[in-house]
Amino acid sequence: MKQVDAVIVGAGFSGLYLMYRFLKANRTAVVLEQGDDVGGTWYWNRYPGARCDAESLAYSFSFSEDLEQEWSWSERYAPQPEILDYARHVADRFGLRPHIRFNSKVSSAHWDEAAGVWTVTSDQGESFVGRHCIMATGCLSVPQLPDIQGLDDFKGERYQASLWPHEGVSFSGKRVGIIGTGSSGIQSIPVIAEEADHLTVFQRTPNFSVPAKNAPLDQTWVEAFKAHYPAHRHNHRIGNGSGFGDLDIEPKGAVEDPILFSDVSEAEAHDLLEAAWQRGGARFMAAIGDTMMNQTANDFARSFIHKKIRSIVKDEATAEALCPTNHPVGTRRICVDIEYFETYNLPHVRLLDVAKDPIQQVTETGVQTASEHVALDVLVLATGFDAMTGALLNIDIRGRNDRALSDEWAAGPRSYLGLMMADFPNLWTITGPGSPSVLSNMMVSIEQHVDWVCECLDWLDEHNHQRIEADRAAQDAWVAHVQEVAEGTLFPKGGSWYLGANVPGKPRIFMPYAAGVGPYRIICDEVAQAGYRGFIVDAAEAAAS
Ligand code: FAD
Ligand code: N01
Repeated sequence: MKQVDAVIVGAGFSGLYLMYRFLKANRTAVVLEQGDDVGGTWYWNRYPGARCDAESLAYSFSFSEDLEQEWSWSERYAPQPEILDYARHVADRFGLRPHIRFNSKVSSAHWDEAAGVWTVTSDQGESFVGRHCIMATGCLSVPQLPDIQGLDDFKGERYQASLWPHEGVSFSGKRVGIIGTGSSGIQSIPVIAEEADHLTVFQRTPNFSVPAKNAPLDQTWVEAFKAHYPAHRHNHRIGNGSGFGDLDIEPKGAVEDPILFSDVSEAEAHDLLEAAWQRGGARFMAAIGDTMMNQTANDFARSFIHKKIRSIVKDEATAEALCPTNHPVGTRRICVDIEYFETYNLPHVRLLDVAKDPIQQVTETGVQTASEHVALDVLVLATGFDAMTGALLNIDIRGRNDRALSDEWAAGPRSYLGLMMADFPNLWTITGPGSPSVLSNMMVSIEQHVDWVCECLDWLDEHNHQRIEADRAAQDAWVAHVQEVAEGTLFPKGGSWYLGANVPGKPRIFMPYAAGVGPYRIICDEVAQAGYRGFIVDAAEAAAS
């Protein structure tokens, strides 16, 4: 069995960029991917209306100036097929495909302490040996099916947003039902409604959503924006927030102090939110800088969105049912929509509030709630993911002394910087729990993690070190810090998948790091500059000598 420097699991954007960096550094690697093409999220999630909610020009790689200049995005928020094309282009342009093994689902990864290598095995029994194992398995890559009785009894067509058929689906002339009103549901509902004969939305929890204001990109504007790309990218990386893009052609010179709710009158706060609403996009949350910390500021934003929903949706009862009241704005990922609320004004679209009239079971012909049977030809499930830990725990990962990651994480994920775990030498997680990951523009976070890991590998080689892992005390301190930061925000009040709340039995731990991509980057850089503080190198050799 040929040994490589790293076995990389996953060929989404994380795996692609890792392979690029490995080739550039003349390191050997193999990427194992369960799907039959690259793209990860954008390979699997082909549901109607799927697109990014970070602006295309920001939701893209920055590592190659040629790539960012030559690639042309067509819309403010790129649609899924275009993002998938982009991933394919990256794989081809940089010669990554020969290093990727498709249709190769990893079932186990075991550390061999004596040899200092990982043996990574696919479900077809093929094994690969690497000095390092890098999990680029994605935060939102394991679909979560709802626990609804009779789901498999349905005799009509059943589809899941995150496993959408490649050949597409026709809704024409059909009675369609959809369960789930998170981002996937909110993106797909207006598009399905355009085609379906009748659409019933089974909503258990309404979500906050802001208009995308999507539009084709003006290519003159794009050229002007691209002329300033390095400064824009710099701003995405150093900001206190999520690393989302800014639409101004001229990049801001320095990070501006955010406007706090206490800095402005209510009328001014309203104007700031209105301007952000009109501008469109998730940066609505940044219009007032303490919306995620200050309950009063959050209540103000909540009431602002409620008024918007009531002004758009004509039927009063439907409008009320669409107004979220059980969580602060942003504590579940804010959705970015195209005509979502407007869709409920269409005569053939109906909102069924299953919090009030619960789903009892799926039958052969539809959905039975407490009070009625809804006959359906098609049932769409947009019920989310076993996020952040699901893909890692699906693999039998064993570190030193055969220690299972599933045991280590039984009470919730524990990781140092979201990058490494104690007693799992040379095992890396890209955008792992404990890093900003899903609270950020993921392209910014992916590039930062991959760059950091690759620079660490250079450092290990320069210093002739073979192994590295998290120090348990540093890991414990980091886990406590991640929780402390989360407690200083309103996030824990969301009852969201950020906390594992959508998966029965999953420990309730706030998983991402909420301090922002800029502060996180500074910490990671300081750790590296201090000789990888909080990491242990060559632990086994030290113990033996
Ligand atoms: P993924 O793209 O999830 O890729 C992981 C890959 O690992 C997958 O191909 C998977 O098949 C593979 N894999 C997993 N387990 C195994 C295994 N055991 N064996 C082999 N292969 C395995 N983020 C944003 O910042 N902005 C957005 O607008 C945005 N939109 C999104 C829209 C949707 C519908 C979803 C679901 C997520 C979105 N995200 C967005 C988050 C998105 O997941 C990231 O932006 C990014 O694509 C993640 O890339 P990745 O390579 O880390 O993970
Ligand atoms: O999943 P979700 P998602 N009966 O977990 C409902 C990213 N993303 O795929 O809240 C009835 O948000 C559930 O109801 P409730 C983004 O990070 C981005 O939509 O549990 N309903 C909820 O409404 C996002 O946050 C984009 O009461 C049931 C829905 O299913 C993340 O992926 C697009 C149910 C699940 O919502 C996940 O989004 C898509 C049941 N038994 C995804 N079980 C962009 O826009 C579950 N639900 C870029």
